[in-house]
Amino acid sequence: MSKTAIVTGISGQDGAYLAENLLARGYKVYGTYRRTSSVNFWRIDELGITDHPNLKLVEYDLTDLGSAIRLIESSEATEIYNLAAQSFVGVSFDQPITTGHITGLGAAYLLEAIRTVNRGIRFYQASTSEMFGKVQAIPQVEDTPFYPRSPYGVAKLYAHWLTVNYRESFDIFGTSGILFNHESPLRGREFVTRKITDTVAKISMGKAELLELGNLDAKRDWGFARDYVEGMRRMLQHDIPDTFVLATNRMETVRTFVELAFRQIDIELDWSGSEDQETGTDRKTGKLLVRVNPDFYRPAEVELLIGDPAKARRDLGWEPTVQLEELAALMVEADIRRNTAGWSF
Ligand code: NDP
Ligand code: GDR
Repeated sequence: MSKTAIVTGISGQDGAYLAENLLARGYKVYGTYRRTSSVNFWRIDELGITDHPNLKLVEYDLTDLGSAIRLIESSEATEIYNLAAQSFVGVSFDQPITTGHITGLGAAYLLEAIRTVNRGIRFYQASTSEMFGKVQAIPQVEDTPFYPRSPYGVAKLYAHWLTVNYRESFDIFGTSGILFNHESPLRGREFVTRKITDTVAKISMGKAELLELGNLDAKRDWGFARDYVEGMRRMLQHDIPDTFVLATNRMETVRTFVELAFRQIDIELDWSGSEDQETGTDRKTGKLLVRVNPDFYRPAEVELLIGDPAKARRDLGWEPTVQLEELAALMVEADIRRNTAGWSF
């Protein structure tokens, strides 16, 4: 019998890839989106699944318990993937309360609805390496102590512990995936990798002059989003609810990602300047291409993240398949294609 899943945040990067994955496996998918005057489904359009007969797009308010109950009742879903969130760390410093409502409490409404309607439903919570924040151990694993450094990280920590708590208190199949950064051509342009690849594409076409960034020294463990949504799916097929880290176990600086992206358009960078005003120039022409702008610094920064996915490898047979060099290449390539076609979200 085919399965039915609810995916909150269908319009986001992971929601789109996860829906693609589940539909290909014969699932019926209820993809939720928020009501706005101009809903944008560019990601599922790009994946070619918007009109899939087994995809039902449903308007859903993350902070309305009645909506959650009715959605669960009417869909008869057996799996829920809670991906919707105010997911941008930088914005969470300006909108901590909204972030708490959506990113933190959003999970509570769904867990309460599951508890009320059908405790047999399997629930996936999109937890994050941002919960490790000021890291207490290297690399980070499932039981590394948390120390979030942003309102986003704090909100996610609430949702994470609530998932664990409902697992222990009410015997609900609540699983939490602590996912490290994962990127793709469907990444939002506010996040650093896509900001870089889109700007590099534009520079290569004479549509932009300069890439302005914040902290180039931040280190991240970057993987490919399509691999990570497969990890989410496997977590809900596992025989017990649990917590899993998904990561590549390799960390690089933002500066390295900038270099990899420029290499795709045959530019090698030279770095110079002071820490706050670092610049990157084209080694051949001397042209200024990258500049640090302290406006993009965060009030509190997560300096480094690197995860060990050994548990996911052992229990789920999960492996990341895309190296950072390949990821940068496919993102720049996609952005050149889009900019050539005259659009870029
Ligand atoms: P995106 O930002 O691409 O997608 C977020 C989704 O949440 C979008 O569908 C967005 O809708 C929706 N959303 C945002 N605000 C609201 C709101 N107020 N009401 C309803 N829906 C809302 O994130 P990703 O796909 O990258 O990430 C998916 C989840 O995984 C998120 O919870 C994120 O925090 C978490 N995560 C992501 C990681 C990553 O590296 N990508 C790593 C670890 C965790 P809209 O399109 O309308 O804005
Ligand atoms: P992050 O991703 O905060 O790790 O959260 P982001 O790409 O925004 O930042 C990564 C690092 O790059 C530094 N940085 C910049 N970041 C942005 N956005 N813009 C810049 O110009 C810039 N310059 C330097 C940041 O300071 C940071 O150190 C992402 C989100 O997807 C979260 O939802 C998710 O939980 C975590 O990844 C894991």
